[in-house]
Amino acid sequence: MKPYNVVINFESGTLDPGKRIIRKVSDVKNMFYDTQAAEELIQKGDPMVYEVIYADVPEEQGHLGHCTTIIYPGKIGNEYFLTKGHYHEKLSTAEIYFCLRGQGRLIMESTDGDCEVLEMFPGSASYIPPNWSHRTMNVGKELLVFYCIFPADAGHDYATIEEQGYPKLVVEIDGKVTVIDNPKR
Ligand code: M6P
Ligand code: ZN
Repeated sequence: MKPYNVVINFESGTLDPGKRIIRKVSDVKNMFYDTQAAEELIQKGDPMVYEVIYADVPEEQGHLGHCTTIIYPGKIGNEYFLTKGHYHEKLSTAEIYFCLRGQGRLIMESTDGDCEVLEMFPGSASYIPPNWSHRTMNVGKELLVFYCIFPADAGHDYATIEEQGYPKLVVEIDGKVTVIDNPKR
C-alpha cells in the first residue's frame, strides 16, 4: 500500500475517509448499571451514544490502526454515556487516546485487577499499557472527541467487560463528576 492522509475535524470528530460504526443505547445497554433506565431510553427512541470512525488500514502486525471516537453528552440514570470497553485480544498491545474536544474520563483495569481513572481534556494523551482494558465516558455537556492509535492486529475482546463491568462507576452526584465503587462487583 502507499502512504496516505486522512483529515480529522477536531470539532465534529469526523475522520475522512473513514469507516463509521454507530452505537445506540440498545447496543450498549448491558454496560450501564441502571439497565431499566437504559430500557426506558430505548423505548423513547434509542438515541446514539457514540460513533467510531476508523481509517482503512490492514488489520495486520506492523500496521497501526487509528480512529476517532465521538461520545455524545448524556446519562443513563446518573451514569455518563460510555463506550462498551474492551481488552485487546492480543493482550500485549498498548494504545494511545489523544483528546481533541470535550471533557471525559478513561477507566482502565489491568489483568492483575488494578483500576485507574484518568481525566481526558483537549490536549491530554493517555497511554493505555499492555494488559489494561479501557472504557471512556463523556462527563461534559458537549461532544467528547478523541483520536486513538493502536497496533492494527490488537483486536477487541468485549466479553470480560460485558460480564463483569469495572470496579468503579463514573456518575453525576449533585452536579459533580464522581467516581464510586460499582455495587455489582
Ligand atoms: C477507541 C478505540 C477503538 C474502540 C473505540 C470504542 O476509539 O479503542 O478501538 O472501538 O474506542 O470503544 P469500544 O470498542 O470499547 O466500544
Ligand atoms: Zn483498545
